[in-house]
Amino acid sequence: MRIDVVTIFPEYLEPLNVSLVGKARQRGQLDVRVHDLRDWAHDKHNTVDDTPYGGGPGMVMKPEPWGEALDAVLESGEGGESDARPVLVVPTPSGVPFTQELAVELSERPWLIFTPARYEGIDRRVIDAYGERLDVREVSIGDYVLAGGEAPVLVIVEAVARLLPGVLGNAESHRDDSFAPGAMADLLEGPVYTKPPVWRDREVPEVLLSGHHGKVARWRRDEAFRRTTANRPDLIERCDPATLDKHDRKLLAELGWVERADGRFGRVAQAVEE
Ligand code: 6GU
Repeated sequence: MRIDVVTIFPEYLEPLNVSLVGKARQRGQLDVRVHDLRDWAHDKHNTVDDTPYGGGPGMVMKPEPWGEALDAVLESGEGGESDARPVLVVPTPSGVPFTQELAVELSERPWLIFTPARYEGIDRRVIDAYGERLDVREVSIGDYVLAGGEAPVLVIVEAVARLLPGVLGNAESHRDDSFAPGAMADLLEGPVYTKPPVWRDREVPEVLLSGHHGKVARWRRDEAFRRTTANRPDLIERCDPATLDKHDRKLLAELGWVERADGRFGRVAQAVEE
């Protein structure tokens, strides 16, 4: 996979040299190219922003440097292996939520181009213009506001890179991921333990030492339900009751969740204290 990032802070992308993504690059599984947007600014001060039309606070990134930068990046890919239609990934708090599903979709594309912005964002005409030639995905990594799109690029690239064939050591490592499609879909992963069996008087749950695979799987599923009800009740509300067996339903009832008339699960109304 090829990844291009155009940014005014190339040094912010240094972590892409480290760990999983860095190793994937060294092995040639990932071709990451970081470009300085200011290389395509032409005035004395390398200006890339200007005041917003219509007034208001902050600055807007000018279209011309982005246009020249994206043309240069696109031209550099012509005739190459990644000549398939690239995806333009535009990090913005106004985008669609970044999910594991989107990470999987992006991991199946040969070429991603990221345009992390600072200030109030990029002149809309840039996204509209390249939207005619590229698949554009405006993506948010969560409901909070960051100062720029560079940290989201690190997040998205890491989530995508670990899905590429051969990047994770163990081929099975993503199977049990929280949010991975499959039997444990939409449940958070429970706690994990390693040696020693006793640490500061705390014992590893006995079932994990039992060697009984069925009991271990059930225990892990129970723990996943405990964690999901506590941390992400929205996931329980969305879950398909057809995926739950009798044991799951009994545990959910103990945790205060019951199947409602509409077939979804909801929390039992809490008694009001006197
Ligand atoms: Cl992608 N960008 C910025 N600036 N803030 C964010 C975000 C992106 N996602 C969540 N907050």
